[in-house]
Amino acid sequence: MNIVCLGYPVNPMKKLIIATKNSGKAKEVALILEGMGYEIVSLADYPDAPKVEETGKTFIKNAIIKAKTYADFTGELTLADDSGLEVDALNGAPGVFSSRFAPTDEERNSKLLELMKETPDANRTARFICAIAIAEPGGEIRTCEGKVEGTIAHEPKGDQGFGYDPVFYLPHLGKSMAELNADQKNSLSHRGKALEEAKKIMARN
Ligand code: ITT
Repeated sequence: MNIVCLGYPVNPMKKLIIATKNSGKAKEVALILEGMGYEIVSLADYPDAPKVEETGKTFIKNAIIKAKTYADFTGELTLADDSGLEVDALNGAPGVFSSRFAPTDEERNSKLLELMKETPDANRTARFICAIAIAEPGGEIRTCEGKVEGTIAHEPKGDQGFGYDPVFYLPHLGKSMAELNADQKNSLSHRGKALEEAKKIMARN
């Protein structure tokens, strides 16, 4: 609610659109950005928002496509995240195709474990990457990136987080990403790191 004094709004909160249809991602982003003084709104509030074809060959390019499309559609400052998993033994796959690797999270994880079943521990290295783009409607676009290194587990573990978290193992913690609570994941994740950079960019502007 905006407070109005003598007809002028006092310190109205600027809207920030989180341009994702992935609810797991939206929750993590909102938790990290809360307290920044923005009214955080998700695409759920824009049922007519267009679907975006992620035609970029890099995470950054896809984040820019999403941020620009939804900033122009909503007329508001918009933050988009394009993220995914790069597995060294699969030459970087699924990469930018992480969400299209199979139809559901469970199927994606099963397919990954099946492809990796002969891969020895030493070659199971992988990383999550998160690219963020922040777009003003019709205006400038700023970007940043974060990553976290780990390995692909032999079986899924944990029920927190989303996506590939149950099969992404953090050797220094002896846990999968899905065994961390939201604050623990955000403190070390690709998205947490990228959003810390995004916060600095937003604070500067
Ligand atoms: P939007 O495009 O609407 O944001 P999406 O799920 O399609 O939703 P991406 O195109 O960025 O998002 O695809 C990212 C996929 O990578 C996502 O569906 C997950 O499977 C995986 N992924 C990204 N971040 C992850 C995380 O923190 N933990 C587990 N899996 C993650």
